[in-house]
Amino acid sequence: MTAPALLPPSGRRIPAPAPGAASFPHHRATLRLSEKFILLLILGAFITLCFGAFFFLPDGSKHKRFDLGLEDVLIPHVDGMGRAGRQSGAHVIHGEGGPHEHRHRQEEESLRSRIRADHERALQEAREKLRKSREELRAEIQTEKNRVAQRLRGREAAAPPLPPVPVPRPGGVDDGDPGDPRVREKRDKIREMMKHAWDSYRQYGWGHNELKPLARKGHSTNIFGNSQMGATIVDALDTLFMMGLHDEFRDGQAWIEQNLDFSVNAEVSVFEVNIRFIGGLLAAYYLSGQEVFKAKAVQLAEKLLPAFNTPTGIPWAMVNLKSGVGRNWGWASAGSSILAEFGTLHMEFVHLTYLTGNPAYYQKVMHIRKLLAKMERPNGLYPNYLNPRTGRWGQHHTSVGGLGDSFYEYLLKAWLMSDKTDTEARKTYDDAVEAIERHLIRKSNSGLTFIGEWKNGHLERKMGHLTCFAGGMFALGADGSPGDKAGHYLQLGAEIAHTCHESYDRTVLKLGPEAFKFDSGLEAVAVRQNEKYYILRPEVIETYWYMWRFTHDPKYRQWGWEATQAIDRYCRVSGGFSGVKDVYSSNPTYDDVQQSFFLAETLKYLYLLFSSDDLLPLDSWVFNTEAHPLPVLHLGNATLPGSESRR
Ligand code: DMJ
Repeated sequence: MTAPALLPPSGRRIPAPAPGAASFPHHRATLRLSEKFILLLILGAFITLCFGAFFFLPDGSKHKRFDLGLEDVLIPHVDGMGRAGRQSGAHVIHGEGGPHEHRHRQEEESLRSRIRADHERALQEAREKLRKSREELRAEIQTEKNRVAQRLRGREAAAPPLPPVPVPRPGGVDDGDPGDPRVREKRDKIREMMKHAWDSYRQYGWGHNELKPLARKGHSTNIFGNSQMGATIVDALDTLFMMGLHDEFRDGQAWIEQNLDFSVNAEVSVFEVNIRFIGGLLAAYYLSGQEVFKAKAVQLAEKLLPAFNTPTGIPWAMVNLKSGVGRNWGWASAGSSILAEFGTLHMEFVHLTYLTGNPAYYQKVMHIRKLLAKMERPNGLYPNYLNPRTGRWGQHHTSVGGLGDSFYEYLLKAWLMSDKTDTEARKTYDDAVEAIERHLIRKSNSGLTFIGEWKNGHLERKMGHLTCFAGGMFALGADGSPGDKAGHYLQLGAEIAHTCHESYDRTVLKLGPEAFKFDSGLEAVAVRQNEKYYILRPEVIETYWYMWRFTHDPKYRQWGWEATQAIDRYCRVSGGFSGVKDVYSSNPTYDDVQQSFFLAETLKYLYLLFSSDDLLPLDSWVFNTEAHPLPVLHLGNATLPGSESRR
């Protein structure tokens, strides 16, 4: 039997020794045991020596690096252009004293002097900076910012232009002169108030989001992030344009061209940025035809798109414009998104798809609509909270005021803006309004119609200032309502307008509180101290204007004028307009904020109320929830990119 071949790890076979070859010659077998032991010891010592030499002798390469000294360690290096680099000691070591050694010394010396020069320069710069005043430093920072903005503009200019689309040029952007000199006088007064609000912001808050009219400086809230995005400028543009304040409009346009930049590390509210910025820019574009507004609206919209990257496609409430990371408000029920926020994107997003040919915007909002259509609704009502991860409702609270309001408004306006072809939106609106009437709308003991809030199966008999917009919405939706109920909805609009007027009339300042009750003998008055403030909100005046357009009942102009006078008397300060903390106090304190929506909405609706109806007629224009007018899209048989079928 032959011995089996050995198989080393390499797999190559080692031939087995031939039979007999493994044996030592016979005479060697005769060596004595002590000699064998000595030989074994010598062999062991030799192996140990070799082993030690292999593992313990110093590493030559390390030794050489040690010889190089400090400069050979990796040194972060800043070159003359301020670019960071790494300086490595890649020198080669040669024998001492030779030409190589000489070159090595030279290299080392030049490296040392470069480092010394860098240090000197850094020290010098630091010394100069310390010598500069704050103003000089600020100016330097501004110059640097301008340089970056210029570079960005260069990049934008290099971007391919947006595709040309037929831009609707509906009539009705005339100056709306009311004809009657007494009405014209009132309208002029409102224009003067706009100028005071704008000029004050121009002087004290330019570029900031809003103005603190008493402190006379810029103001911002977390809805705009921490960045100066000129919210007041963007929000006010179309009002300036309509009022014929063209120098001011051009000033705003120049600021936008030179400064409005969305590549900022700011976490903003998707809803607020959509209704104020995208809505404002689109309206400015349609009114003036200036391409810059369209381009900026599209740039901004792209930055909002990452907010839709949720498991359901229901967007986050907030998104970081730079990183695209989204999240929801900490206060929202069970991590939910808010109905009035994710449900108030449709108008602007449809226009974005129309103007760019990019179907993404349209698809995002239609996806939201489809998802909502599939969901069970408690009592036919839409809860204010929806979790974007699970697609489930949060708390069963329903409101036509804060957290719910403009969702209903946009259903109706989607239909109007589509030239009444989007019948799905109209049907959804009608169904929602029917449930609202059944569960939320009641009459008070003295006969005031109010819209309460639904909280887990109970009706809270409280109405918010925000809810007052619904009077105008019901009137706007009257025409086209099912079952010949147009008269009913116009009447409902009038009743809400009346109730909201009462909420103003029952205060000392003749300005409405933030919320008012219909409970325990109270009618249309605020109870809690923290509901008594007025922050220049537009909703009541918005409803007066719609009611005026549909009825021409002079009482709406009269009520609008009462509100104008009250604002001018109690909210006007030398540095602009401010909200007040208590409308029941004859000596109110100011909140020191001039909200951007005061210029976008409150003053615009007042101006429209005292203008003729051909200024922005309602069959050609639909106002977004921030009062930015967008034209009705008469698409005929054409479809929007991304829509599945002909409409
Ligand atoms: C505005 O920003 C919009 O009207 C929004 O829909 C709700 N409220 C404020 C003004 O009150």
